[in-house]
Amino acid sequence: MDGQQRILIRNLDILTASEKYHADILIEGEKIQSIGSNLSEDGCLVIDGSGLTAMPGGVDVHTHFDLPMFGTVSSDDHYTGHKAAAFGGTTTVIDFVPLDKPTLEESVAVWREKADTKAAIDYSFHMNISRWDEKIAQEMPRLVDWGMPSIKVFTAYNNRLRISDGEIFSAMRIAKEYGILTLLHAENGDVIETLVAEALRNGKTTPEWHAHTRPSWGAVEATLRGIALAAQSGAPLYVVHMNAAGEVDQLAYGRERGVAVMGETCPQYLFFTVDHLRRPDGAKWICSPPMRTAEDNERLWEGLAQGIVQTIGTDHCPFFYDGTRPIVYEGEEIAIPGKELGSEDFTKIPNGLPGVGDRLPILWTYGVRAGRISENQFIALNCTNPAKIFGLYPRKGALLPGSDADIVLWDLQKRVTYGVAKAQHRTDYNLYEGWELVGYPVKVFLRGKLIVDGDQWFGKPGQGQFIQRSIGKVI
Ligand code: DUC
Ligand code: ZN
Ligand code: ZN
Repeated sequence: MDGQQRILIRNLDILTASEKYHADILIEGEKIQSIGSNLSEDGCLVIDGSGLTAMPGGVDVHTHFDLPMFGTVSSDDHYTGHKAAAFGGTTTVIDFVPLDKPTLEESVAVWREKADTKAAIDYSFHMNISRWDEKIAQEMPRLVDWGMPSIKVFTAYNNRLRISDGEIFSAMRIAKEYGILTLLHAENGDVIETLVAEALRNGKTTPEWHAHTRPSWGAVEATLRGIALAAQSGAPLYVVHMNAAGEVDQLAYGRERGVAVMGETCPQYLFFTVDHLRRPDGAKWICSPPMRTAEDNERLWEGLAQGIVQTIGTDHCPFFYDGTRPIVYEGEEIAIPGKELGSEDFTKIPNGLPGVGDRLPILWTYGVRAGRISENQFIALNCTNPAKIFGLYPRKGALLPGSDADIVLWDLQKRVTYGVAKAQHRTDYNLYEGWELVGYPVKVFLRGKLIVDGDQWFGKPGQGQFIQRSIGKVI
């Protein structure tokens, strides 16, 4: 199907962050031209959308493709990860650029080089600020010109990714001046270092110790620290991968006092607990921050439903469970070292898990259908809010005339038994193995081009565009 033609999709239910209504959508080239009733079919390719629900393409603002770590690399690259995202109804992703080169510019160039020829959906980057000096401070405003006005800072990973609180404060003052959004990884690096050393000394090497050595109090106090830095610098803050009930409480505390703070959680923190790390295959659930408790799951759901937490990202960063055994991907065998690297020592298990393709189908059945969030909240949390916060709206995250025609048609009656065979990630396991789903994306358009049709893939590497983002909104 040619992206330049006019496509009329008739008889749709249209779901947005605020409405649900019945209409036709006319796509012209890459954009939505109009939405209405009885639109003219003149010169159009007509698709009958009866029985289908149109939603905006998902926006996942937290992915890590092709990321070297733990002596290996995350197993989805900017093509395979984008393809998996598309099958799950996501059409825009934002990845993180490691500060591995002397300058931000050179670091971004490395990431563009990795992504540009592979990208199969639209994408952008955040910049990790894991080193702080005068040169970085001077270069930071250029992120705005490059269309990626967001940085990530860490209060964990001492001597690696962490910068000091004073340095975070300095970065946030610059962020305020230029409209850059600061993303915070909130854990207590000092406590983690102490507990990890102690656990290893005592021979505690199994996966559950990953969670025990990263206590949720550290996440809670580091979240409050971030909120305090936001209040004192006047810069907005976005807390990534929120995982603990107390973080939701702290975010509510800051927001009630008018501090410009927002938060993201991820599906894994809604559905799983430290008990999963105690399973024989517990390494599959190792990511940082770790899984917590059922009470934490519950408070995070409340945070989403009550509007305290604004978005759901995935922190997609997959590794093979057994990277010595190849899988077949697009007809070829591939094996990438993974979780088996830490079979004797939890500190050597690559931190991260798959999720970019799972997010929307899993949350539809186990979030919306389970009555935890409404249909409109589902769109707000997964599409519209992330687009607004990260300067992509209304081009992305919306079904409006003039928006990119990133449209996902869902069959809300479709039943699917989910798992690794259905998810398109380039890895050998899935956290939602055997989960029964009702409702699934069946057609996905990226800027007017049909890239997923049922089980068929029409996307290709390089078709995804780097999207220049504007300054986002605090919501
Ligand atoms: N933080 C992330 O956001 N992703 C992977 C690992 C981490 O610590
Ligand atoms: Zn993080
Ligand atoms: Zn991450």
